[in-house]
Amino acid sequence: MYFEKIQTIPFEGVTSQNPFSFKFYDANRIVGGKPMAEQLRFAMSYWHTLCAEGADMFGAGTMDKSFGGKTPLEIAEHKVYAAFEMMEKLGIRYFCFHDRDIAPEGATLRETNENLDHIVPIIQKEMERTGIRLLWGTANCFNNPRYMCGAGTSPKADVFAYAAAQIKKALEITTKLGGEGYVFWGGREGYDTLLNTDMALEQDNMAYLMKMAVEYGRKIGFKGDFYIEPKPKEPTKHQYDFDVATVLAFLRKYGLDKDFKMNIEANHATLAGHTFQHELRVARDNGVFGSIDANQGDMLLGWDTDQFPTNLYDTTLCMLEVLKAGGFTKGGLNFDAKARRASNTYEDIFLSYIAGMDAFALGLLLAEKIQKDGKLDSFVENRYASYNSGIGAKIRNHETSFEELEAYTLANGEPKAESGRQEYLEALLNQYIASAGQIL
Ligand code: XUL
Ligand code: CO
Repeated sequence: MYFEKIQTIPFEGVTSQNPFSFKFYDANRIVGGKPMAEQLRFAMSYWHTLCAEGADMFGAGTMDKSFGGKTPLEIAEHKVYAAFEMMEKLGIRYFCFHDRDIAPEGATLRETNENLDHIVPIIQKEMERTGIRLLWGTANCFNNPRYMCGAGTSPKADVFAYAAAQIKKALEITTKLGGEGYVFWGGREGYDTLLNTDMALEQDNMAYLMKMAVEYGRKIGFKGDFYIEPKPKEPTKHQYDFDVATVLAFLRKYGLDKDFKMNIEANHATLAGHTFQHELRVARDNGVFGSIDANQGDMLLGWDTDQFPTNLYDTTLCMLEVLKAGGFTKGGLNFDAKARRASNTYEDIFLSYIAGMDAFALGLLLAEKIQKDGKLDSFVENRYASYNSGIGAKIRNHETSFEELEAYTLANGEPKAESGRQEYLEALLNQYIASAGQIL
């Protein structure tokens, strides 16, 4: 036991004064036809939770995550047991990892793969014991200095080959653990200056790497979804997977659009100058909504702070998009989030997950209410009602011409400007949020 002081977190409801209880997340409560747990599909991020020790650019770590282990491999073993104890106590049924989160990198690729082969069966046993499942796996192709100029987009062919070999193994372990997804996040797949960059070749190579990954994955029996996780910058100045729209153009150019869906991270959306809801909407409208990295940034900081999500407006609008997309299939809500550097105890990690899970549970309840109520939907429907008949229907059905539209306009005169009623709608959203008490 690593967290003796903490018991299984119970659902106690909104009036509970116990910080170590859920106020809104009631796993078995039916919402939108499914238990909350199935609607939300919460996942624990291995890297933030078991690995990150609170270091930042200006200071060392503030937490020890060796869990009593001495050697790197021993520490990796302890992390597995600590991870499953934490997930069990929080009632989290999925997790996500990078290859390098779960086992240390050795002196050679062979040694690194042996380390993975040592740890994966331990994880497998814990998965069997608890029923906890792997939401997605990925390869960390950004941390090691060999990847300083990119992995799939490296100017060096040997680095590309190394990345391919690493991804091959990551796909194998993800498949072995029954992963429901595999993520590409291109941490260094971009550039810092165009003065030294052949952008066209880099993107061609990246697409080829992804194509080989899909082919190999299917060959070895990987049945999950492949995702790309857009992010506009950080660590590179410009990342190729800038946002959902950019990734879509990339996928379509290379004929990969049937193979990939999006893993959308809230803090990446805001870094790209979009709202979280915008990115979700673009994905939904284009049939590529897949999974979510649940977190939030700080309005005053211009980087990826990966904070636990507590903003109710964001979680509500997010869950509204998820419900409208028909819910998750193989994706889920992965907390790609970490407790603040000064929140340096294990208790803080539990409290952070409770805060995030509760914020999404309430967001789900509110989203269901908004959807059932239908006021927002009917507002939008009415706003576009002119496309349902007459000349509007002809436009909607692509059955008109410039000549006809000119004749129509000459006869019709100046169109009437109609209000978008933004402030009314924002107030309506406030009204929904304030009415949360009625649905708890
Ligand atoms: C980095 C980030 C990654 C991906 C997985 O910003 O979000 O942790 O989620 O590589
Ligand atoms: Co992420």
